[in-house]
Amino acid sequence: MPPGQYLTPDFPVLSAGPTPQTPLDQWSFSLDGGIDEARRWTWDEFVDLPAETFTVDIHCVTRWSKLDTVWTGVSVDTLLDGVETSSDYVTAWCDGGYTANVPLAGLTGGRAWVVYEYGGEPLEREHGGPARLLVPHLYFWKSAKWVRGLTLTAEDEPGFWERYGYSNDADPWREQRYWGD
Ligand SMILES: Nc1nc2c(c(=O)[nH]1)N[C@H]1C(S)=C(S)[C@@H](COP(=O)(O)O)O[C@H]1N2
Ligand SMILES: [Mo]
Repeated sequence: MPPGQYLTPDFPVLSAGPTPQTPLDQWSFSLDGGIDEARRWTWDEFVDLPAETFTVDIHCVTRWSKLDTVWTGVSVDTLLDGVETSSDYVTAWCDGGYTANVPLAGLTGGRAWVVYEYGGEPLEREHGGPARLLVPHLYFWKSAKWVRGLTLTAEDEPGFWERYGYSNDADPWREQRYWGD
């Protein structure tokens, strides 16, 4: 366990605003910004992409952790396959306006996914369904719920919680909770 965390058997819901309701026929996922050609998938196209089911631990900055959670989704490596970019940063953006920033290097190498199933069931809306970003090696606020796209940027742009004083880097093993940790 990372320092300062405790285990919870529950799955708490933490949302900074109302839960958006985007019908699947109006849902799409976009990859844009500093790339040679922007990409966009409809829901049907997205769930046809090669998917992975994997087991990871998650760590919220409010100190709860959950071990061995099982998710299914598409790795960011798969989404970026063949993309040319000189951008080093990514902003994940969401229905409802939430954003989270992560260095591109923190989303590749099999360490981040856009997931649409939890425990073999469709991801519940309150937990980010139809799809959320999952970056389990960082505090859970980086795992943007209701994610609709990744925008690659040349400069690092603080996201929703980062602008409110949370850490830009958010490594739970280094206990990077707040700006300056
Ligand atoms: N779009 C969006 N994503 C979000 C949030 C949010 O408020 N809106 N909260 C973040 C925070 S602080 C946490 S701890 C996790 C909570 O995910 P959960 O509700 O599935 O536990 O989602 C993260 N992703
Ligand atoms: Mo959180």
